[in-house]
Amino acid sequence: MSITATTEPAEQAGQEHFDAIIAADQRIEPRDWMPEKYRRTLIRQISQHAHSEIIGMQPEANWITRAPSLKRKAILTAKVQDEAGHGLYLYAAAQTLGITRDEMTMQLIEGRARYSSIFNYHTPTWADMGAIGWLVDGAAICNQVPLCRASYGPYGRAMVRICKEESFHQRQGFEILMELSNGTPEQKQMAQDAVDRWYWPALMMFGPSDEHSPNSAQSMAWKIKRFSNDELRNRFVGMCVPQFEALGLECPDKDLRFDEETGTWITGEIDWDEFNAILDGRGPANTQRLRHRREAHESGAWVREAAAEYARKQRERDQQPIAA
Ligand code: FAQ
Repeated sequence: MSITATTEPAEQAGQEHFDAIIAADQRIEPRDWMPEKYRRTLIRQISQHAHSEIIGMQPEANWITRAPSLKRKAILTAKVQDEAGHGLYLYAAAQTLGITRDEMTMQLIEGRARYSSIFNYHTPTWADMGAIGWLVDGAAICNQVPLCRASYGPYGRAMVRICKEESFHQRQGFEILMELSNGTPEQKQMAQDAVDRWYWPALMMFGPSDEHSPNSAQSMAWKIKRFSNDELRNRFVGMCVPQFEALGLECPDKDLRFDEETGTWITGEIDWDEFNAILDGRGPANTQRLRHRREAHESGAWVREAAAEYARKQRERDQQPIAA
């Protein structure tokens, strides 16, 4: 049985080829026939992911000028640059599906596209850089390692490199928190407060619970997603438990429990009203993040115009006959 309904007889061969590739756990490449809904699902997910990387530069870039040492400043600058690179690989992967970078950018700055809920929170202290690295990059890795096996080739390959870099990011966040946790009582409290701020939003990064996730079943059948939102969220929590202990910090989830029967960690109640408010654009920093992105796009217009003009002149020069 085909895993996507098709009505056009002319599409039958393409559909059969597509189904066989998915069933054999091989990769769909840009020139292969693919169902229109598969293409649109990928554009949605990959562009949202790219936007998240680009918007995700803001909360940390905010601390580059105030990092507590030259070493920390250099590390944070490199991390923010890495996120820009991730955004670019992902925009390039989405472009192979027939959407332009301009279209994706306009969708973002006009508020028509989503980006991860996590980047709509403020970063009031240096410890937030530790909590973002440890929890946000940690959650991102947990979600993204299975995406390295996504059925769409360009996406899976982009994810391999991204995950390698995210692992460094996670370690640097953990190390910031470790240093603060072993510092003065005030520093330890600062680390705890930051972890309290970021823990629940990090769990929301995995998306709505499985029963409220409209896209999961189809995305899993197409092997874009390999695990459900709740499966990955619970896996992530399980990874955090021993790390909380190593850091000497308290887990803010007082109802967290290990279910012996299923062998998984079960989180306490997640505040889905907060999540939905952020998705509706009503989070603490939604307006600021989009305004900043829009202004950056507008102030970069002259660079795009100059690059286009340079390319035009070069094309013109290439067409001129070579002088004797
Ligand atoms: N925020 O049916 P599902 C990072 C939307 S990168 C906002 O479950 P799906 C690196 C979802 O789009 C972080 N919206 O959807 C970094 C859908 O809306 P739509 C980004 C969310 O796609 C670190 C609706 O809810 N990572 O952190 C969120 O099957 C530090 C229904 O949801 C990725 O994008 C959310 N958290 O599963 C950078 C990973 N969750 O489009 C800088 C790739 C759900 O129908 C600093 N993406 N929604 O209107 C994915 O794995 C999936 O797209 C999920 C959502 C799991 C996010």
